[in-house]
Amino acid sequence: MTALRTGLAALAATTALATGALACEITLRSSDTHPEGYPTVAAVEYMGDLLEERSGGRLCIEVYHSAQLGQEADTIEQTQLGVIDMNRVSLGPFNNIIEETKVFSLPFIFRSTEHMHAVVDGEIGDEVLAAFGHHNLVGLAYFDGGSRSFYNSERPIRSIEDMAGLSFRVMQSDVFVDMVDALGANATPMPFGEVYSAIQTGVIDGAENNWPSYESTGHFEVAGYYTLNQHLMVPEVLVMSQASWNRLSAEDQGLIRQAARDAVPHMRELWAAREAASEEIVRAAGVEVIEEIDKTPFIEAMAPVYERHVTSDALRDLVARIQAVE
Ligand code: GTR
Repeated sequence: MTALRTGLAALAATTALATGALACEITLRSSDTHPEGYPTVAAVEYMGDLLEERSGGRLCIEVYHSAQLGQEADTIEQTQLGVIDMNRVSLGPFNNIIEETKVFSLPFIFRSTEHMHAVVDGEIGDEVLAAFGHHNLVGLAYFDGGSRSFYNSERPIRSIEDMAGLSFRVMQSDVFVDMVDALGANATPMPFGEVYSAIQTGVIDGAENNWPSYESTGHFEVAGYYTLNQHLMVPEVLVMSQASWNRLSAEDQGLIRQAARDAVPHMRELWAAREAASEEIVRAAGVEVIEEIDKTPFIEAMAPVYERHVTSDALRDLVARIQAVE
Protein backbone atom coordinates (compact mmCIF):
# COMPACT_ATOMS: atom_id res chain seq x y z
CA MET A 1 0.00 0.00 0.00
CA THR A 2 2.75 2.39 1.04
CA ALA A 3 4.81 1.39 -1.98
CA LEU A 4 1.80 1.99 -4.19
CA ARG A 5 1.26 5.43 -2.67
CA THR A 6 4.91 6.36 -3.10
CA GLY A 7 4.70 5.15 -6.67
CA LEU A 8 1.62 7.23 -7.36
CA ALA A 9 3.13 10.30 -5.73
CA ALA A 10 6.23 9.92 -7.86
CA LEU A 11 4.09 9.53 -10.95
CA ALA A 12 2.11 12.67 -10.09
CA ALA A 13 5.34 14.59 -9.55
CA THR A 14 6.71 13.49 -12.90
CA THR A 15 3.50 14.47 -14.66
CA ALA A 16 3.53 17.91 -13.05
CA LEU A 17 7.16 18.38 -14.00
CA ALA A 18 6.55 17.11 -17.48
CA THR A 19 3.77 19.65 -18.09
CA GLY A 20 5.78 22.36 -16.38
CA ALA A 21 2.82 23.13 -14.07
CA LEU A 22 3.22 24.19 -10.46
CA ALA A 23 1.18 22.30 -7.94
CA CYS A 24 -2.09 24.03 -7.07
CA GLU A 25 -1.66 25.83 -3.75
CA ILE A 26 -5.38 26.33 -3.38
CA THR A 27 -7.98 24.09 -4.99
CA LEU A 28 -11.55 25.33 -4.76
CA ARG A 29 -14.17 22.59 -4.70
CA SER A 30 -17.12 23.59 -6.85
CA SER A 31 -20.50 21.85 -6.95
CA ASP A 32 -22.87 21.37 -9.88
CA THR A 33 -25.94 19.20 -10.21
CA HIS A 34 -25.38 18.70 -13.95
CA PRO A 35 -23.24 16.06 -15.68
CA GLU A 36 -19.88 16.57 -17.30
CA GLY A 37 -20.16 18.44 -20.58
CA TYR A 38 -23.25 20.44 -19.54
CA PRO A 39 -22.68 24.17 -20.23
CA THR A 40 -22.62 25.19 -16.55
CA VAL A 41 -20.02 22.52 -15.72
CA ALA A 42 -17.91 23.36 -18.78
CA ALA A 43 -18.08 27.09 -17.96
CA VAL A 44 -16.74 26.63 -14.42
CA GLU A 45 -13.99 24.36 -15.79
CA TYR A 46 -13.13 27.08 -18.30
CA MET A 47 -13.04 29.62 -15.47
CA GLY A 48 -10.66 27.24 -13.64
CA ASP A 49 -8.36 27.19 -16.68
CA LEU A 50 -8.29 30.99 -16.75
CA LEU A 51 -7.55 31.11 -13.06
CA GLU A 52 -4.76 28.57 -13.22
CA GLU A 53 -3.16 30.39 -16.12
CA ARG A 54 -3.43 33.82 -14.51
CA SER A 55 -2.15 32.67 -11.10
CA GLY A 56 0.80 30.76 -12.54
CA GLY A 57 -0.82 27.47 -11.54
CA ARG A 58 -1.43 28.45 -7.91
CA LEU A 59 -5.24 28.72 -7.94
CA CYS A 60 -7.32 25.81 -9.22
CA ILE A 61 -10.95 24.79 -9.34
CA GLU A 62 -12.17 21.24 -9.20
CA VAL A 63 -15.73 20.80 -10.39
CA TYR A 64 -17.74 18.06 -8.67
CA HIS A 65 -20.44 17.56 -11.28
CA SER A 66 -23.48 15.26 -11.34
CA ALA A 67 -24.57 16.22 -7.83
CA GLN A 68 -21.60 14.36 -6.32
CA LEU A 69 -21.70 16.80 -3.40
CA GLY A 70 -25.50 16.62 -3.04
CA GLN A 71 -28.73 18.12 -4.31
CA GLU A 72 -28.86 21.91 -4.78
CA ALA A 73 -30.70 22.93 -1.60
CA ASP A 74 -28.25 20.90 0.52
CA THR A 75 -25.17 22.13 -1.30
CA ILE A 76 -26.30 25.73 -0.73
CA GLU A 77 -26.30 25.11 3.01
CA GLN A 78 -22.89 23.45 2.78
CA THR A 79 -21.57 26.44 0.85
CA GLN A 80 -22.91 28.83 3.49
CA LEU A 81 -21.11 26.75 6.11
CA GLY A 82 -17.84 26.73 4.16
CA VAL A 83 -17.80 22.97 3.55
CA ILE A 84 -18.12 23.59 -0.20
CA ASP A 85 -16.07 26.50 -1.62
CA MET A 86 -17.99 27.27 -4.78
CA ASN A 87 -21.40 26.42 -6.17
CA ARG A 88 -23.18 26.84 -9.49
CA VAL A 89 -26.89 26.79 -8.83
CA SER A 90 -30.18 28.06 -10.16
CA LEU A 91 -31.46 31.20 -8.41
CA GLY A 92 -34.67 29.29 -7.62
CA PRO A 93 -33.45 27.42 -4.53
CA PHE A 94 -32.21 30.74 -3.11
CA ASN A 95 -35.68 32.31 -3.16
CA ASN A 96 -36.66 31.20 0.33
CA ILE A 97 -33.30 32.38 1.74
CA ILE A 98 -32.42 35.58 -0.14
CA GLU A 99 -35.49 37.67 -0.87
CA GLU A 100 -33.90 39.69 -3.67
CA THR A 101 -33.40 36.56 -5.80
CA LYS A 102 -37.18 36.25 -6.10
CA VAL A 103 -37.42 39.10 -8.56
CA PHE A 104 -35.45 37.17 -11.22
CA SER A 105 -37.52 34.05 -10.48
CA LEU A 106 -40.92 35.64 -11.10
CA PRO A 107 -42.89 34.13 -13.99
CA PHE A 108 -42.72 36.16 -17.20
CA ILE A 109 -40.54 38.87 -15.60
CA PHE A 110 -38.14 38.83 -18.58
CA ARG A 111 -39.42 39.59 -22.07
CA SER A 112 -36.54 37.90 -23.89
CA THR A 113 -33.01 36.56 -23.45
CA GLU A 114 -31.71 39.99 -24.46
CA HIS A 115 -33.84 41.66 -21.78
CA MET A 116 -32.57 39.19 -19.15
CA HIS A 117 -28.95 39.78 -20.18
CA ALA A 118 -29.41 43.57 -20.05
CA VAL A 119 -30.82 43.27 -16.52
CA VAL A 120 -28.29 40.83 -15.02
CA ASP A 121 -25.34 42.57 -16.73
CA GLY A 122 -26.43 45.94 -15.35
CA GLU A 123 -26.74 47.54 -11.93
CA ILE A 124 -29.82 45.51 -10.93
CA GLY A 125 -27.79 42.34 -11.48
CA ASP A 126 -25.01 43.73 -9.27
CA GLU A 127 -27.49 44.64 -6.53
CA VAL A 128 -28.95 41.12 -6.42
CA LEU A 129 -25.44 39.58 -6.40
CA ALA A 130 -24.52 41.88 -3.51
CA ALA A 131 -27.48 40.52 -1.50
CA PHE A 132 -25.66 37.17 -1.24
CA GLY A 133 -23.17 39.00 0.97
CA HIS A 134 -25.70 39.07 3.84
CA HIS A 135 -26.01 35.27 3.77
CA ASN A 136 -22.43 34.00 4.11
CA LEU A 137 -22.03 33.86 0.34
CA VAL A 138 -20.25 35.86 -2.33
CA GLY A 139 -22.11 36.26 -5.64
CA LEU A 140 -19.69 35.99 -8.57
CA ALA A 141 -21.56 35.77 -11.88
CA TYR A 142 -24.79 34.90 -13.65
CA PHE A 143 -25.03 32.11 -16.18
CA ASP A 144 -27.82 31.41 -18.67
CA GLY A 145 -30.60 29.00 -17.80
CA GLY A 146 -32.79 29.40 -20.88
CA SER A 147 -36.55 29.47 -20.53
CA ARG A 148 -38.49 26.81 -18.70
CA SER A 149 -41.65 25.15 -19.97
CA PHE A 150 -44.01 22.45 -18.68
CA TYR A 151 -43.76 18.80 -19.64
CA ASN A 152 -45.79 15.80 -18.53
CA SER A 153 -46.59 12.17 -19.17
CA GLU A 154 -50.37 12.48 -19.41
CA ARG A 155 -51.50 14.76 -22.23
CA PRO A 156 -50.56 17.69 -24.43
CA ILE A 157 -51.15 21.03 -22.71
CA ARG A 158 -52.60 23.38 -25.30
CA SER A 159 -54.26 25.87 -22.97
CA ILE A 160 -54.27 26.82 -19.32
CA GLU A 161 -57.37 24.63 -18.84
CA ASP A 162 -55.31 21.55 -19.69
CA MET A 163 -53.18 22.18 -16.59
CA ALA A 164 -56.08 21.32 -14.27
CA GLY A 165 -55.46 18.39 -11.97
CA LEU A 166 -51.94 17.60 -13.17
CA SER A 167 -49.12 17.49 -10.64
CA PHE A 168 -45.77 19.07 -11.42
CA ARG A 169 -42.47 18.99 -9.62
CA VAL A 170 -41.01 22.44 -8.95
CA MET A 171 -37.71 23.60 -7.48
CA GLN A 172 -37.77 24.14 -3.73
CA SER A 173 -39.10 27.72 -3.79
CA ASP A 174 -42.49 29.04 -2.64
CA VAL A 175 -42.63 31.26 -5.74
CA PHE A 176 -42.86 28.19 -7.97
CA VAL A 177 -45.34 26.39 -5.71
CA ASP A 178 -47.67 29.41 -5.90
CA MET A 179 -47.06 29.70 -9.64
CA VAL A 180 -48.26 26.14 -10.31
CA ASP A 181 -51.21 26.54 -7.91
CA ALA A 182 -52.25 29.71 -9.74
CA LEU A 183 -52.33 27.72 -12.98
CA GLY A 184 -54.81 25.25 -11.50
CA ALA A 185 -52.32 22.39 -11.14
CA ASN A 186 -50.64 20.79 -8.11
CA ALA A 187 -47.05 21.62 -7.17
CA THR A 188 -44.63 19.19 -5.56
CA PRO A 189 -41.29 20.73 -4.51
CA MET A 190 -38.63 18.07 -4.93
CA PRO A 191 -34.86 17.82 -5.52
CA PHE A 192 -33.86 17.67 -9.18
CA GLY A 193 -32.29 14.22 -8.88
CA GLU A 194 -35.54 12.58 -7.78
CA VAL A 195 -37.71 13.79 -10.65
CA TYR A 196 -37.05 11.04 -13.20
CA SER A 197 -38.20 8.18 -11.00
CA ALA A 198 -41.06 10.25 -9.56
CA ILE A 199 -42.47 10.69 -13.07
CA GLN A 200 -41.72 7.13 -14.04
CA THR A 201 -43.55 5.71 -11.04
CA GLY A 202 -46.47 8.13 -11.41
CA VAL A 203 -45.84 10.02 -8.15
CA ILE A 204 -46.03 13.20 -10.26
CA ASP A 205 -47.21 13.81 -13.83
CA GLY A 206 -44.40 16.07 -14.92
CA ALA A 207 -42.10 18.97 -14.23
CA GLU A 208 -40.82 22.10 -15.95
CA ASN A 209 -37.41 22.95 -17.32
CA ASN A 210 -35.36 24.22 -20.25
CA TRP A 211 -34.40 22.13 -23.32
CA PRO A 212 -30.93 21.07 -22.05
CA SER A 213 -32.16 19.86 -18.64
CA TYR A 214 -35.22 18.14 -20.14
CA GLU A 215 -32.82 16.30 -22.42
CA SER A 216 -29.78 15.62 -20.17
CA THR A 217 -31.89 14.15 -17.35
CA GLY A 218 -33.77 11.88 -19.73
CA HIS A 219 -37.07 13.32 -18.44
CA PHE A 220 -38.28 13.39 -22.06
CA GLU A 221 -38.23 9.57 -22.01
CA VAL A 222 -40.88 9.45 -19.29
CA ALA A 223 -42.78 12.73 -19.97
CA GLY A 224 -43.26 13.04 -23.70
CA TYR A 225 -45.46 16.17 -23.95
CA TYR A 226 -43.52 19.45 -23.87
CA THR A 227 -45.44 22.72 -24.12
CA LEU A 228 -43.43 25.81 -25.03
CA ASN A 229 -45.22 28.19 -22.69
CA GLN A 230 -41.90 29.56 -21.36
CA HIS A 231 -43.19 30.77 -18.00
CA LEU A 232 -39.78 31.23 -16.35
CA MET A 233 -36.35 32.48 -17.34
CA VAL A 234 -34.45 31.96 -14.10
CA PRO A 235 -30.77 32.89 -14.37
CA GLU A 236 -28.21 30.60 -12.78
CA VAL A 237 -25.62 31.91 -10.39
CA LEU A 238 -22.07 31.11 -9.39
CA VAL A 239 -21.38 31.77 -5.72
CA MET A 240 -18.55 31.29 -3.27
CA SER A 241 -18.61 30.50 0.39
CA GLN A 242 -17.83 33.62 2.43
CA ALA A 243 -15.61 31.49 4.68
CA SER A 244 -13.51 30.24 1.75
CA TRP A 245 -13.43 33.74 0.30
CA ASN A 246 -12.11 35.24 3.54
CA ARG A 247 -9.16 32.86 3.49
CA LEU A 248 -7.92 34.34 0.18
CA SER A 249 -5.74 37.38 -0.34
CA ALA A 250 -7.35 40.44 -1.92
CA GLU A 251 -5.31 39.77 -5.02
CA ASP A 252 -6.60 36.21 -5.36
CA GLN A 253 -10.16 37.40 -4.73
CA GLY A 254 -9.69 39.81 -7.62
CA LEU A 255 -8.42 37.03 -9.90
CA ILE A 256 -11.45 34.89 -9.04
CA ARG A 257 -13.97 37.68 -9.63
CA GLN A 258 -12.40 38.48 -12.98
CA ALA A 259 -12.18 34.85 -14.13
CA ALA A 260 -15.86 34.34 -13.23
CA ARG A 261 -16.82 37.42 -15.24
CA ASP A 262 -14.67 36.34 -18.17
CA ALA A 263 -16.34 32.92 -18.25
CA VAL A 264 -19.77 34.46 -18.90
CA PRO A 265 -19.52 35.17 -22.66
CA HIS A 266 -18.08 31.69 -23.20
CA MET A 267 -20.91 30.19 -21.15
CA ARG A 268 -23.50 32.00 -23.26
CA GLU A 269 -22.04 30.51 -26.43
CA LEU A 270 -21.99 27.03 -24.93
CA TRP A 271 -25.56 27.51 -23.78
CA ALA A 272 -26.93 28.56 -27.16
CA ALA A 273 -25.25 25.61 -28.86
CA ARG A 274 -26.51 23.12 -26.27
CA GLU A 275 -30.08 24.46 -26.39
CA ALA A 276 -30.22 23.79 -30.11
CA ALA A 277 -28.58 20.37 -29.79
CA SER A 278 -30.88 19.28 -26.94
CA GLU A 279 -33.97 20.42 -28.82
CA GLU A 280 -32.90 18.32 -31.78
CA ILE A 281 -32.30 15.21 -29.67
CA VAL A 282 -35.66 15.53 -27.94
CA ARG A 283 -37.60 16.11 -31.16
CA ALA A 284 -35.84 13.21 -32.86
CA ALA A 285 -36.88 10.97 -29.96
CA GLY A 286 -40.51 11.64 -30.85
CA VAL A 287 -41.55 14.02 -28.08
CA GLU A 288 -44.74 15.91 -28.90
CA VAL A 289 -43.77 19.59 -28.75
CA ILE A 290 -46.72 21.96 -28.42
CA GLU A 291 -45.59 25.28 -29.84
CA GLU A 292 -48.89 27.01 -30.55
CA ILE A 293 -49.90 28.27 -27.15
CA ASP A 294 -51.53 31.52 -26.13
CA LYS A 295 -49.37 32.78 -23.26
CA THR A 296 -51.77 35.59 -22.27
CA PRO A 297 -53.94 33.53 -19.87
CA PHE A 298 -50.76 32.15 -18.26
CA ILE A 299 -49.41 35.67 -17.78
CA GLU A 300 -52.71 36.97 -16.41
CA ALA A 301 -52.95 34.09 -13.93
CA MET A 302 -49.64 35.21 -12.35
CA ALA A 303 -51.08 38.34 -10.66
CA PRO A 304 -51.56 36.58 -7.28
CA VAL A 305 -47.98 35.26 -7.40
CA TYR A 306 -46.64 38.79 -7.78
CA GLU A 307 -48.97 40.01 -5.02
CA ARG A 308 -47.87 37.28 -2.66
CA HIS A 309 -44.11 37.60 -3.25
CA VAL A 310 -43.43 41.20 -4.21
CA THR A 311 -44.29 42.44 -0.76
CA SER A 312 -41.87 45.23 0.15
CA ASP A 313 -41.11 48.62 -1.38
CA ALA A 314 -37.58 47.39 -2.16
CA LEU A 315 -38.90 44.42 -4.16
CA ARG A 316 -41.59 46.51 -5.88
CA ASP A 317 -38.87 48.97 -6.88
CA LEU A 318 -36.65 46.18 -8.27
CA VAL A 319 -39.54 44.75 -10.32
CA ALA A 320 -40.44 48.17 -11.73
CA ARG A 321 -36.82 48.82 -12.65
CA ILE A 322 -36.47 45.40 -14.34
CA GLN A 323 -39.60 46.07 -16.38
CA ALA A 324 -38.25 49.50 -17.37
CA VAL A 325 -34.99 48.06 -18.76
CA GLU A 326 -35.07 48.21 -22.57
C1 GTR B 1 -31.86 23.36 -14.18
C2 GTR B 1 -30.81 24.18 -13.48
C3 GTR B 1 -30.35 23.46 -12.25
C4 GTR B 1 -31.51 23.03 -11.38
C5 GTR B 1 -32.60 22.37 -12.18
C6 GTR B 1 -33.85 22.12 -11.35
O1 GTR B 1 -32.32 24.04 -15.32
O2 GTR B 1 -29.71 24.38 -14.31
O3 GTR B 1 -29.45 24.29 -11.56
O4 GTR B 1 -32.00 24.12 -10.70
O5 GTR B 1 -32.95 23.12 -13.32
O6 GTR B 1 -34.94 22.20 -11.91
O7 GTR B 1 -33.73 21.81 -10.17
